[in-house]
Amino acid sequence: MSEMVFLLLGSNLGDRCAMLDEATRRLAGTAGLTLVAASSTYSSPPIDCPSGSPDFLNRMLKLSCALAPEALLDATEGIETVLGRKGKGGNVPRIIDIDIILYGDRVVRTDRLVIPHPRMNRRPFVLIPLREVAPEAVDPTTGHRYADLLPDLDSQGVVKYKESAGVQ
Ligand code: PH2
Ligand code: MG
Ligand code: MG
Repeated sequence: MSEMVFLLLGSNLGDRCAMLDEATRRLAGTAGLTLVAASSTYSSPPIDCPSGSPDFLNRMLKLSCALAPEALLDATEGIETVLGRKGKGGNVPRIIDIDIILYGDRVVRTDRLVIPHPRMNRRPFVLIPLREVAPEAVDPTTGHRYADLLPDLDSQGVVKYKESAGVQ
């Protein structure tokens, strides 16, 4: 059984676009994952990060996933590690961050995982790329469309940085 999952890639250190491309390539090559769509790449100022943190690039991936949620987390953390991510706490600058945003319509709460991502509803840097690849996506806890949250939010400086290259 496969379900559709949405992963947000983020980078605010090093060659940011190359990091998103490499993470995309590795996720697409992971057994149990099939890349269905990739959003454009968006730039935005850091939110809830230490002062002086560099701007982020973010990209949303839509994948068909045959891995259980915890196994998907193992895979995303493994790719973060292989790409050289150091330091996890305090939202310090990172070369790559791979967050599980949605896993089908499941609500998951374990020690390691909270899905849907707990802060996504107030973060345009999540909602804007999500709307691009899944305009109809619905919050499984409320039944509301995520895209409908955006008009009431400040855009928080999210701008398109690079057009989607589609799925390659
Ligand atoms: N990720 C965070 C905290 N703040 N801000 C932006 N603009 N983009 C991010 O990906 C981001 C953030 C925690 O991982
Ligand atoms: Mg994150
Ligand atoms: Mg993360």
